Amino acid sequence: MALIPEQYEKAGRITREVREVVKSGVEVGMSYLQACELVEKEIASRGGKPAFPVGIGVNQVTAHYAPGEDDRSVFKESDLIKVDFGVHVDGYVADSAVSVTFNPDYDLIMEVAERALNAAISTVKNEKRTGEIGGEIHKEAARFGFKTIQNLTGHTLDRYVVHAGKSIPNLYMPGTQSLKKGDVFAIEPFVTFAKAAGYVVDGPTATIFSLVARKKTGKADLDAFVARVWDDRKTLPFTPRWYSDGGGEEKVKGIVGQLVAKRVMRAYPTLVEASGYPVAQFEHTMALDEGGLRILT
Ligand SMILES: [Co+2]
Repeated sequence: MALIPEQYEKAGRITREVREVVKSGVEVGMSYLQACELVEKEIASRGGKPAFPVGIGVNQVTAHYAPGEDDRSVFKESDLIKVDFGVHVDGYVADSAVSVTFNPDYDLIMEVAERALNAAISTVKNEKRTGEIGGEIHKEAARFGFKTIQNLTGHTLDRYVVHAGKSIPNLYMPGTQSLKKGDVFAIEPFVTFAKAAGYVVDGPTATIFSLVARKKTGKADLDAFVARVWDDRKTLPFTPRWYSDGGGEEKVKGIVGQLVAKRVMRAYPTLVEASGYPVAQFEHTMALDEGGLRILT
């Protein structure tokens, strides 16, 4: 067996192509929902599946927001927009994010976030400690007068698992694990302004969920939904919009809420920069293969 399963190559190629569609397709006046549906359509047409719900993070909304079907929000000229999406092929996940803005005030922060990602990538090698990669990310952001989000990290990936064992922080951390040959992982600098708090807090809502385990509850409607999600997603995240069947999301949300209370499912609250400052993000997935580092996305 190859060190890196070949499905990662296809997931990565689809991700690269869809990212180009996102960069040219996101425009002022487009709704968050339209952006998600565009990404979902482009992934499906290339033979992939979404690894998790498309995240639309506008300004201080930093991660884990997937618009529901009743969300009428549209992109504004003043916004700093992050589109975070993933593609899986047979459960093998490629994860990527890109920022888009029409506001020249955010040109520099966008450039710095992308530079921080590239600075991190250039130092990755076998046995590199994840906390040292975080140090590179932070150093590059600080060089331009910005800070990084201290409680969001990149992560290793595994089959049907988006956040596997190792985290790749966005600042220096001592005593961390090392990346090893065979690891597939995403690096994702989140960069914000120097005056910001520099960390995220849970927002009031959750729009993204996943199965913890395939457990029976004894309630027919709940068990049927668990079986459906397991068949479709295994433990990969989902959003209720995908299961509304045209009948509105409220019923699905009710079932999901009960399953979260029973700890059969978990909720991922929307994450917001604590002081309300905008955040820029870029992300690539890569692998430490026999020949060294291979960028998949
Ligand atoms: Co990620």
